[in-house]
Formats: sequence, C-alpha cells, structure tokens
Amino acid sequence: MKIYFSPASPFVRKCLVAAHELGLAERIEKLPSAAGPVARDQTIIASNPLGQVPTFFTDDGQVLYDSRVICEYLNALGDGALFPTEGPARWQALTEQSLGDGMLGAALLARYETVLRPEALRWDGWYEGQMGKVRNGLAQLEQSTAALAQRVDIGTITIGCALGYLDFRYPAYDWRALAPKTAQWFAGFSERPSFRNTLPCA
Ligand SMILES: N[C@@H](CCC(=O)N[C@@H](CS)C(=O)NCC(=O)O)C(=O)O
Repeated sequence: MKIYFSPASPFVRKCLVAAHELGLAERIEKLPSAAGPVARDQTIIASNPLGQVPTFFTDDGQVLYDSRVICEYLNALGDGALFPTEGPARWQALTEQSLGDGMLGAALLARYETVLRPEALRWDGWYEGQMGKVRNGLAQLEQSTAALAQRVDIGTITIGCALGYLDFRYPAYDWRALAPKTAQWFAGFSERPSFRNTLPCA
C-alpha cells in the first residue's frame, strides 16, 4: 500500500495513527508530495483530482481518498474495531470524527489565510470565523470529555489529531486554558505509540 504523504498534514496523520493502531503501518509506503491549494501538485492530481493528501493506493491499485475512506478501508483490512458497527456507539464515533475533521479543516483554512494569502487580501473576519469553529468545537469537547475516555476509535483518533494540529501550527493558542478536561484526556491519549510515532514536522 502507498500513501501520498506530508509530515505536516493532520489528515495524513489520522490515517497513519489508524494504521499504527491496526498493526498495518509498516505495510504502507510513504510517497513524498507537495499538496497545496494554490500551487497544486500535478502528480497527486493524476490520481486524485482534488490534489490533496492523503491519497492512498491499495495493493490492488485502487485509489482511495479522503482520510475518512482510507481509515475505513484500513479498519476493514485489519479487521479492526475503529469503526463501531452499530448503535449509538457508531453514531457517536462518526460524529466525533466529523467534529475533529471540521475543527481541522477550519484550523487549516485559517492557516492558509495567514501563510498563503497575500497580505493585502487577508480578511480578519473570515479568519476569526474559522477559529471560532475551533473554539466552539473545544467547548463541545469540554462538555463531553467523559465520553472520550478509554476509547480508541475513529472518533477519538480524529479529535486527537485535531488537538495535535493546534499544538503544531498554533503553539501560541492556549487551547488547554479553554478546555482543561480535554487537555487532560489528550495528555494521556497522545502518549499512545500511534501518536508518538506520527508527530508532525514542518
Ligand atoms: N477531507 C480531506 C482533507 C484533506 C486536506 O485538506 N489535505 C490538505 C493537507 S492537510 C491538502 O491536501 N491541502 C491542499 C489542497 O487542499 O489543495 C481528508 O479528510 O483527507
């Protein structure tokens, strides 16, 4: 299996954390890439018109994207339990995945606004709107930290990647002050080998 990879991408990290948890990480070859929303990577586009990472290739040559599909594929391949199969547990994990992906997407767009968009074109209100999604997400997590404890599934993995991305790209943003119980949960969860082995770097 292969994956178009960026060591800074939180969505790639989500897939690699899932692969580690499922014992599949060693079977995935990392292909270097240069995905970007402006300078678009034509090599990735040849397989995925969105030109984004993660883009993944099965051993049969099938192309999979995005992170949600890749994680579900890995879970099926590894006969794992990262996606609860039914009942409230399933909907909870999937909704947490959506919350984590949404927080990540907002934090990523806010970063593009500050590092990619020419200064004269920047729009503070739009940046604040994106970071507002992150802040509201943290508030929601803080109310439901008990539900995260003791679980390793697609919900907690995605939330963990979202919090890890805040640490990586927004080191001055004191999210722990906004969500201390969530921070406590993350302190333990991020010690898992799957997280320690996939720390982001620029
Ligand atoms: N929904 C996608 C989001 C992937 C994504 O936004 N990837 C970023 C890097 S973290 C990217 O490729 N950005 C370049 C672009 O959007 O063109 C997923 O879950 O995989």
